[in-house]
Amino acid sequence: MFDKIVIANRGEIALRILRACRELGVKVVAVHSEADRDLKHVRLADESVCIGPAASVDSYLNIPAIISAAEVTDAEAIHPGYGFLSENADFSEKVKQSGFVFIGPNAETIRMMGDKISAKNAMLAAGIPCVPGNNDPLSDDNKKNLKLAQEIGYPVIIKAAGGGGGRGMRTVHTEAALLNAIAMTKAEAGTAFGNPTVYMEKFLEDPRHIEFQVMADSHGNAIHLGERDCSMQRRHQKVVEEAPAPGITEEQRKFIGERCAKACIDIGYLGAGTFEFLYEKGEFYFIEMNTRVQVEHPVTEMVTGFDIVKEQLRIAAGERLSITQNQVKIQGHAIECRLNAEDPKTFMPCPGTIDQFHMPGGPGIRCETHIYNGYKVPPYYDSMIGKLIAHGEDRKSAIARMNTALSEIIIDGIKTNIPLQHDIMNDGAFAAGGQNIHYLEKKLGIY
Ligand code: MV4
Repeated sequence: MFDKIVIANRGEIALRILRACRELGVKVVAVHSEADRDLKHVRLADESVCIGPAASVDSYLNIPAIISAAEVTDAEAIHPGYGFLSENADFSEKVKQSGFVFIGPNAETIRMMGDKISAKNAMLAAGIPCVPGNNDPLSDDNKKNLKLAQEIGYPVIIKAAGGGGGRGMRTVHTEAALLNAIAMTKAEAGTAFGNPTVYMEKFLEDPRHIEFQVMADSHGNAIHLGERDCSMQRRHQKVVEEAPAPGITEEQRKFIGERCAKACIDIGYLGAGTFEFLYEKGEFYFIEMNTRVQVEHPVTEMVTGFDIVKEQLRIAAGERLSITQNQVKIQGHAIECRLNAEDPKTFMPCPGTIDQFHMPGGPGIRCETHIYNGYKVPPYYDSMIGKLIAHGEDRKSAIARMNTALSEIIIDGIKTNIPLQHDIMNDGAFAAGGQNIHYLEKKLGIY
């Protein structure tokens, strides 16, 4: 195991990684911006290094500053968390070239998954079901593109190869709108991602978003940890996640999960990863792979009893996976509510000082947050200030526990989305389970 690592992130995930390090006897170097001196994990870390001004581009995205911090503190590895540089292939490469271990996949894998066309082709080759489409860059041949859309059948969706997470896509409902949509998406993709390449898929109108968690080691072993349902979202921001996905059978879990694990072995995947699928009319369709630990990893941890972050560290240190597939058992149900510093009605970010914070508790409750009494939520970063996770023997009991925890938690001084989360937990359709990706936006009455 490593003696010391750098945590190249902030907030709740930096604290989560620090806790995993403590359990494994690994020393922690916290790197932080000028605005983040008072972060909880910075205070708890063995050492800390200020890597630049508040703006992310000058600090948490500043590759030379982070690598320098690893050098001056004599650390062995760097954990990127999620967001920031976590899926930046150049960062993975430079960390390695500088003599450190990147806690995540190698640069080639990140690059392959970053290009949504090469990701899809890798998955097709590995036997993963994908959304019907051309699976190649669209040419400039208008006739060919019109024919292609006709074959796929309208509606279709044009997606940027360099996009992902909801950026750089356009749906097309009629032949008359196709060519302009391709031109517009290409132009936007060129500007936004420096890559104008686009591809075409059948547009699924009412899918659920279901993702599979995998872990792979450097000895050719891979497992899946089942799936999460992340359909409760607004403008591509997940709001509630849960595991297992309501209505998914053990057979479906085994079928897709084992294919995901096999795909990891085929592509030489390393560490934690997530296969994102759209699920409609009983069928799974791969869309993207995430090569990082995800915000919602705790719901998987709660139903499997398996520590994903500790395993990331072990795998990066060259150890074998600590469990085999037949040791993975899904027990009960877990739900995560993201806690955001935002107006619950307008969704505007609401940074400011936490006057009072009371953490909820009780059986099956886990609160992942870096906030404390007097902590000042800075305006420079994502508005997520924590996550509340409830585990129960079944979905109904998990919802009941979440409701109790949401009633108990006190975050005074700033506005939060706790009222919205309470409303979702008491929504009849949510109680039924299995709502699609449009449900929350329709409920909120925006679209
Ligand atoms: C789709 C789709 C429907 N059909 N692809 C949005 C984020 C990106 N990861 C992929 N996305 C979608 N791709 C096809 N062929 C609908 C979406 C989509 C979506 C997907 C997951 C979660 C929320 C979403 C919200 C709007 C659209």
